[in-house]
Amino acid sequence: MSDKLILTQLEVGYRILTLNRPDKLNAFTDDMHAVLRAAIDEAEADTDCRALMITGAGRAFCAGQDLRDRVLKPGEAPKPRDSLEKHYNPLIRRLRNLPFPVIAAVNGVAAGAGANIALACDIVIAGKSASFIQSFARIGLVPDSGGTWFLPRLVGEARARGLALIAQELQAEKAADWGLIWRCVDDDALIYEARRICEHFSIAPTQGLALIKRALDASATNDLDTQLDLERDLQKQANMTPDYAEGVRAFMEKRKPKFQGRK
Ligand code: T3D
Repeated sequence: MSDKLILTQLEVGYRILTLNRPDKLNAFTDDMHAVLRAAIDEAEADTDCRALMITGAGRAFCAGQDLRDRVLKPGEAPKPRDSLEKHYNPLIRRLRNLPFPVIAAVNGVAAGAGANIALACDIVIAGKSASFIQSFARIGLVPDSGGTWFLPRLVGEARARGLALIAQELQAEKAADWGLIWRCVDDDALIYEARRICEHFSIAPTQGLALIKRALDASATNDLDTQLDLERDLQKQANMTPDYAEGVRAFMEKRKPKFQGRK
């Protein structure tokens, strides 16, 4: 197993993970999943890490599952695959539950599970030449990795159905217009802009941000009463963080706060 499948860059206060199989458009193999898991474990264990950027090497972000070993030999019966239980579902849950923001810097095409891994990130920023394809329907599959959950919530039912059933490429600019992603920027500004977002998060009140992630995720299924109760409970936790005390002190003293983040 090669740890070159995922490149890790350590920056002050954040990390950049680069999916690195450019000749196969960064399509996922089992080995690549294992290396990505280990890289995310390391980022989570490092309390100095307060944001994570995920991007792709070469001209693609990620083309989803590597389909090479899904080709059946003549006469071979189809077999059930366990890649969702083993890899994709834990990855999506992991990204949503990390105690800091995750930024997808989508540098090129994001197809299949690759598109939905991007959509699972907290902030999605894409270069103008990037695109999103729910390519599953092109090969007889169902959108996975949270696609059927993210799409209707992000762009509404009509567009979600069009994207999933027609499986056409959606260019980054339109994806931003539709509210599928946070921003679309010029290709050569992508990593600069994604870094600026990470730098912003690297000095932010990280524990508070983790609580915001929890509140927003829960709001998708909660009614207003339940959500108000949850906000009350999470706010009590936020009230107890040193960063809240520092935020208020800094505001009253008319200076920039110095948040301690995950410590
Ligand atoms: O079975 C299970 O485990 C279920 C799990 C499913 C999760 C999924 O993600 S299913 C969806 C899998 N992904 C796709 O269906 C996308 C397949 N790729 C494409 O449709 C196209 O490559 C793109 C639209 C993304 C880009 O098209 P284009 O024309 O820019 O590039 P290309 O020529 O098709 O690809 C370049 C190379 O990457 C090529 O290799 P070669 O011929 O130069 O050696 C191509 O085969 C390879 N590649 C691209 N995607 C995959 C791939 N190789 C293996 N698996 C891929 N997914």
